[in-house]
Amino acid sequence: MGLLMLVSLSFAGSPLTVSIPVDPDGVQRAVVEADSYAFTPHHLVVTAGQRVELTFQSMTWVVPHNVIIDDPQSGLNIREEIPAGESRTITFTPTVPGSFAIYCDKKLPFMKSHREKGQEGVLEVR
Ligand SMILES: [Cu+2]
Repeated sequence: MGLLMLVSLSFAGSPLTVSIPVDPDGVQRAVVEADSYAFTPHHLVVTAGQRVELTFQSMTWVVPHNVIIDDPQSGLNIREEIPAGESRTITFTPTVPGSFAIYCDKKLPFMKSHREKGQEGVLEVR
């Protein structure tokens, strides 16, 4: 959690931070690029109680990624594969305010995971 707070503070107000607007139909939509090894933007700010629809667009030719938000206590239990060059959309409704890690846990044997290489972001629920 300490690291997450540090990440949030470091990038607060930068273009990498996006406050996702609520569309007229009540859904908060954003597109996130998944590349090796980053999510862009990587700090997403959303409002609790409103549906969120995130589309992850793979920017790679070969390397598969995934997206994980793993905080079952807050009702967030997401794991979606993002095949190379394809896009995948996840939808959920956050209910508990807080900062939650968004990351890719792909890794090759004996190598660091993508998360360890920097493919990690923050979902900030307000
Ligand atoms: Cu990855």
